[in-house]
Amino acid sequence: MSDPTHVSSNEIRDRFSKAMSAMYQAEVPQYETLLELVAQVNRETLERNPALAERLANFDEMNRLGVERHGAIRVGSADELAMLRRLFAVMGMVPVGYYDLSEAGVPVHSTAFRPVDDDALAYNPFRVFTSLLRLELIESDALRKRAARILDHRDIFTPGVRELIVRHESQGGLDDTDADRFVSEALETFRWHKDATVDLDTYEALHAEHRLIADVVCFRGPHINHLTPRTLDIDEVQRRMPQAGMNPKDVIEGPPRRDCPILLRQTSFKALEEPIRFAGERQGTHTARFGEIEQRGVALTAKGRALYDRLLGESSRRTAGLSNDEHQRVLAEVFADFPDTEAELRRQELAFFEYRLTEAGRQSGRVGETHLEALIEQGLVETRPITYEDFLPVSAAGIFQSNLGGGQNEAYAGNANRDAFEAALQGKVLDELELYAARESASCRSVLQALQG
Ligand code: OOG
Ligand code: NI
Repeated sequence: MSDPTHVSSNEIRDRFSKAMSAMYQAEVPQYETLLELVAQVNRETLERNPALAERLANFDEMNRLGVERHGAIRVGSADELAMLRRLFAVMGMVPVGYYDLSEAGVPVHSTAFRPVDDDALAYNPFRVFTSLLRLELIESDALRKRAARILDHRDIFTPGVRELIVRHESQGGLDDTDADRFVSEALETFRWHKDATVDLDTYEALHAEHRLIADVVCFRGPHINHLTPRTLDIDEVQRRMPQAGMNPKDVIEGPPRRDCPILLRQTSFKALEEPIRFAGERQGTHTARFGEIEQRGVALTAKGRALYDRLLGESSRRTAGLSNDEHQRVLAEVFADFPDTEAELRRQELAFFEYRLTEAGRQSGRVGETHLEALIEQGLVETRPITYEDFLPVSAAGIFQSNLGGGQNEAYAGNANRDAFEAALQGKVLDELELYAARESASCRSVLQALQG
């Protein structure tokens, strides 16, 4: 039995994601401009496309569109990652997916903390892409030890948040006052600090190894480095970014524009160079925080994902160095091989769908038919694409790189180590494909049960 005085984890996550957005707007004014641009383009898209508007409203997706965003942080040690797992659990967010970024020359591996249930996702799908620095990939023994020592001396959590996490774990929830305290204490972990914990020489030594290492090691906490709203038309937002004073990265990552959007398309504006005061009172700058937007489509099955990866690989051989317009043209050509109607995506089992009764289906009572395609044809069952809630390693690498000024190191590649990541996390990461498959089959079961009486 849940305690009636406890606030739901959905509610805590919703409060936290709004508090985080308010903090980031105050810290990074361009983020506020980006939110306004995305809201404007979303409004225009819905006006131009009443069928899309009706569909989002019908499937209860308007609310989530308005609140949806993801953030990203990078932490330095196993203890920090394990504590974050417990912090996010208070908000119903669990680690989903393992991403190896060493492949792209970035010395981190990552997961996404996010809600997983249908109702939680509809309430607020807030997610945080969380990367763990891999000190073991630093070649220099002296530098590796120096970084580890610096990290050992910091605590990125307030005493208040630690106490509330423990209280949540022992009571199974938090009351309203504690929930608000939790939100404001948890926020402290993600705040920007203008003061570095190290002197400029140490910063520069770590920066010379990899910019990301300096970013993780030299500050008191894992500042949130971007928050990403969801747009319904990423091409249009990318086009308008320069007029709004933002400098977008060269190309939109992910699949091309399609009638049935798949997976995830993303673009970002370049990171800001911000003044930092180093220990010993020397001034310098650091580049960490940027703005990103994304357009989400349907989650793909393993078969669909294999086709996506193959086509993306084929197109990448032809798109190197192209402008966004040309890049998108080549992608569209190559992706002509990817079916682009919902019926084909479903029949070929390339994407995941949720099944539900239509009004006629609810009226019909028992029917003999048990074949879902036949029930769809008879107008008793309808489907909707299950939104992709996760990330794409190739896109994430592109985002990292556009903000690291080309800082990558081939020597890091070939180092996937999910076991080490889970050991640091003190828990397993969930398999995203299993989650989508379970949601699809649960919806099939309940539709068939209703029609079989
Ligand atoms: C994370 C980059 C990955 C995304 O949307 O793919 C990411 C980072 O720069 O820390 O956020
Ligand atoms: Ni992102």
